Amino acid sequence: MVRVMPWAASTVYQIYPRSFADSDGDGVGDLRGIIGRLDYLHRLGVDVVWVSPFYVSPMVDNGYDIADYQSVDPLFGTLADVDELIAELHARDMKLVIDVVINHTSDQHPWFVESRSSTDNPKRDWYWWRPPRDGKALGEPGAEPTNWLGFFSEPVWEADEATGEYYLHLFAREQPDLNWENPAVRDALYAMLRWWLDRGVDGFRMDVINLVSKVLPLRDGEPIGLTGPDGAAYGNGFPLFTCGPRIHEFMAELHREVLAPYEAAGRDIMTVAETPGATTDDAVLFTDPARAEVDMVFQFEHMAVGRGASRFDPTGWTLPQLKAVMHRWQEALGTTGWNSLYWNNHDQPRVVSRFGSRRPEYREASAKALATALHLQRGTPYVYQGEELGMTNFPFTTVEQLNDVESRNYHALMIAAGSAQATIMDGLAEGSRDNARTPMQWDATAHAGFTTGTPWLPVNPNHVEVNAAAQVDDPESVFSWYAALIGLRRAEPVVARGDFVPLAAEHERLWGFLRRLDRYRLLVLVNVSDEALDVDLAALAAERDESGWSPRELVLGTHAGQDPAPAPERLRPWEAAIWWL
Ligand code: ISL
Repeated sequence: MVRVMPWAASTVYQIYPRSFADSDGDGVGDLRGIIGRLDYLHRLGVDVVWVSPFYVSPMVDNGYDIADYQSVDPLFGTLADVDELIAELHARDMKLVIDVVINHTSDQHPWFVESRSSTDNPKRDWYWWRPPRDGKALGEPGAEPTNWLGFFSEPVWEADEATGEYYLHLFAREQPDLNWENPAVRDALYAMLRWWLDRGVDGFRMDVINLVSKVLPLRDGEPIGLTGPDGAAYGNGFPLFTCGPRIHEFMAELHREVLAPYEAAGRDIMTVAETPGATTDDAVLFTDPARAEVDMVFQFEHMAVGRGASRFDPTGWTLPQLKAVMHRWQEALGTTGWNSLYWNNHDQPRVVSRFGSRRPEYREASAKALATALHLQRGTPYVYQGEELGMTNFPFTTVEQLNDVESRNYHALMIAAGSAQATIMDGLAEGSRDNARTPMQWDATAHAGFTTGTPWLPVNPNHVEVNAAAQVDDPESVFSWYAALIGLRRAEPVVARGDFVPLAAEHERLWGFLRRLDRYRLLVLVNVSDEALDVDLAALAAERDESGWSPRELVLGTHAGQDPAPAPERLRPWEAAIWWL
């Protein structure tokens, strides 16, 4: 019997614990800070909370380098705090999804400490170890087993003098990749996942899970025109380590070995696969319920819009480009499988700074407009902490202000490649993950009410006007608009399960589409521009071979109650409106 995925009417809120709320004044967010803010989340209307890693970690990648999977880093609290968080969420009929990073561990994880201790250690094959290539000496240029450039602008092989071999790390050298070809590794990870399910968590966001199957034997990628510090030419490993040959076998095994018994016992467990580089075809295979792998994927094609060689290479974007990507994903997952809908997470700059208005007077309106275009699509929406307030990027001006390992490594790579400091900094200011990681802006007091101490990353100076306290009771605020969108999804099956029909796909400023379910039809119109927009309703109707539309009722409108009353034929700058047809 094919499981019906129960998350169509849900909205997920992502918390980056380091930056959400600090309860003990050490300048870093923690679990008790989250517990203290659950009524705020309940008021927003989200029903699932995804918390980024809070486990014991050296924090090289802010917790995505895990040294003990079944723990809580003292920075964030205790296991008892997790138990209380689960209980407090469940008391509000909300669920907890935890973030499991099982493609790699920290180099401080006991498994890796054992594995690196000797070439014949029983855990040697729990990671990817290889001798220098072609009989070269360890550390000699070109001795690395493959030429791949990693996610963090470094070679992916680290020389280990003690045993004379290299180990693989697609991310930082402190994040060695686990060898999923070894069934003992998979069994140990599955036991850990079951331990968390027994503790009461309601699901897993699985970090870069599509990287766990590599193409064997490991081999070089095509040259990418960059050279490493030793002069060796870098290659593109992506085709060789994303969605590899055994990935669906592993996902089906994980579902069978971990999730199925709990689902059979009546537990609804959400599984979200983060899949950088996955295509729509991959996504259908991951999320087709008949295949019993995962519920939904986090894909990145729309995040690549307006980017050249990397997230730090802004190239400008057009609305047709953005719509084309998102519409293709709506089409691909329109009948089989399921999509995550997101603008932001802890790795992406703030959407209102990226796709919203450059004019301050339209910041809030553009935040609401972009939220409407996303939340009315088919899939499960994700709200990243502060997105519901219209929080913006931070005005970074120097690399010293940046914390993120990805950003700092990119700076070093581009300086070595001879790029101008100003150009590099412009790219970092636009694309750095730190834009998403500045503290949550709760109010206009010092440090935005995030901490009574010194925040680990500076608070955005605009917190004096962009903050939760100024919005939660304002019916016109970005917060209230997000709450209305979340409530609409829960109330209307056409939003949760209707189909998606794009309109005016090539229009430079209008984002329009239908949602249909049985006899119910919603018309969604969003003006993605700083100027008023005339809408040719007859032309939109003609696209659907209909003679004309007379929208009969405004369901939600960002300018409802204004004079003149909202009309589908004319949209104010950044106006979004949802009409019953
Ligand atoms: O967002 C990205 C894709 O464009 C990448 O920057 C991101 O690093 C990649 O998707 C993997 O992200 C995940 O794994 C990393 C960790 O640094 C990220 O925070 C996490 O989301 C390694 O664990």
